[in-house]
Amino acid sequence: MIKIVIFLVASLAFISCQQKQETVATQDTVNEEFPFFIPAEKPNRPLSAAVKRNYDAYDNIRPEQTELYTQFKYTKLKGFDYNDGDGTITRRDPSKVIFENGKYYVYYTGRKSPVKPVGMARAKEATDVIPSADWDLSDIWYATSEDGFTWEEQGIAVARPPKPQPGWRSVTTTDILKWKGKYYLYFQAFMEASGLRGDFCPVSVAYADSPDGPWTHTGKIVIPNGPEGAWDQYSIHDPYPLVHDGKIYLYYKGDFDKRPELKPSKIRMQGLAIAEDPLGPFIKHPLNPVVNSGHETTLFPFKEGVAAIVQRDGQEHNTIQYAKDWVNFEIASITELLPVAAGPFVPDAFTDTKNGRGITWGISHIINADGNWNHTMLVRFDCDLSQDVDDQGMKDHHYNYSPEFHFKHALNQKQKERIKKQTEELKININ
Ligand code: AAL
Repeated sequence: MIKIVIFLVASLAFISCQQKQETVATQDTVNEEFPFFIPAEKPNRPLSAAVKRNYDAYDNIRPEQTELYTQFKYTKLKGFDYNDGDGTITRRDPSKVIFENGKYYVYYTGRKSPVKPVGMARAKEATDVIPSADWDLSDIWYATSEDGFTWEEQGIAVARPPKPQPGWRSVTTTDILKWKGKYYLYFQAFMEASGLRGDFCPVSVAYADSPDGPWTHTGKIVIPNGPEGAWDQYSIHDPYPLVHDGKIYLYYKGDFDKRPELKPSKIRMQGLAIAEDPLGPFIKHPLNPVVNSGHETTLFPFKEGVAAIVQRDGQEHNTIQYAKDWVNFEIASITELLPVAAGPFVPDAFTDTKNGRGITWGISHIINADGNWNHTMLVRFDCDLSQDVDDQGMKDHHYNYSPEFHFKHALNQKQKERIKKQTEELKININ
């Protein structure tokens, strides 16, 4: 009996001492500094919200080791002439790049007009030869390349159709789908000069048996504007098809909510419409909008999900995002100098892949290329958003912007006057 009592007392003493040690350890941990060598795994200790986010919100705590982090490098393209930037030629909003017949193809908005655009604000002055916006009175052009750097413009792929077909005013901002051996070009189909009411248009589609055409207009609106009061009731922009789950996942932008008191709106969002056939019907996702920022949609299959380059507008601009389910996007990384209206080379865009490899280059555009808002130019971007490449030269951070670049973003007169007034008020209060 005595032995049992002694054993029980000893056990209780051991457990109590053990608990104290753990408590002491916890106390010590709380008082311990965060370690010099950053733990690769989330440490079992009190953490600030920010450090918790480092472990919970991102694939890796280090950008340079994050597959969906990259910087972007740019190269001027050879083969495109812009009439010395006088505004009579513009090329913009390129499609994804495809590789067929031993060369690269890219499709884009091309405008060649006798005069430069008058601007959306003066859309009433536009005629059937005077463009309102940079993308007004445009056709879908295309070019080919052996190396992705020097391009040969081949001409118009999809021309404006006759009235009253969708796109008779302008066909723009196209993207390509390859499906069961045929090619489809989705595009914004303007039926009024952009700027008259807004940048309003639905999306139509043309098809061909070859990437060189000839292209046949369907004359159909395949992504219609939403119902009155809906977020996408006026503008269906930037159609961007990918193949997933045996269907066509077409992402697009809806320009909306530009109330005068909110001008100029700094937010754009992206939606998703899904179809089993390239000519529709496309069913818009009930959770639309699915991306809360961005301007032109740029996406690519990555692992089992889809990644998005989200640039220019909205709270989450300058991010690369990821949706494992192709619908619910989370921020994967934050970066800078993102390609605008990017059309990446996505080898597995149409293969219904279950393990998307990612991208390393594509074509994007630079608006206001001449500084007087006359035209937009196509450029090449390179990056490392690929499972098959580890280019640490693309995983750097903090571009060095020159003093001239900084001083180009100068105070305006109103800001100078506010600052002057603040200083004067300080002097008055002191005296
Ligand atoms: C682009 C795209 C769409 C808009 C206009 C031309 O950046 O968002 O195509 O309509 O601007």
